[in-house]
Amino acid sequence: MSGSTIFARIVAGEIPADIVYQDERVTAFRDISPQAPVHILVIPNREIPTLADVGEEDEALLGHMLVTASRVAAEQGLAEEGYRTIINCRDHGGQEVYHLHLHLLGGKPLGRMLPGAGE
Ligand code: DGP
Repeated sequence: MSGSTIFARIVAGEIPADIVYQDERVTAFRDISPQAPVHILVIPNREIPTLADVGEEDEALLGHMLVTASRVAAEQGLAEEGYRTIINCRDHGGQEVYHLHLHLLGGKPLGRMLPGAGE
């Protein structure tokens, strides 16, 4: 087994996923439990557990994740009407899989960022 998380195994091709983009640094694949018509995860191929674990040495990789999300969003037809990106971090952020990932969500109006916030 190549990694400690399910996402590392997806990167390694050990378990199936609907991969929409992959290069030597990042992989983008459809979320198994979509929360919107388009729900794609963009992850670094290298295992970084959470956003709280990144450092200056990761700046280029994090930028590449965002540029990849933007390109994939355009390919999925989301750019004109827009979309949302989310990175959940650790317990209070609701992170379930401890391999850094950016959620790309779109395909319908997504409403308020945090339901109930500000009410
Ligand atoms: P988070 O709560 O931010 O850690 O989101 C984890 C997401 O990962 C969640 O939306 C479901 C998705 N997920 C979990 N296991 C798998 C899997 O085996 N395959 C795919 N494609 N997605 C998964």
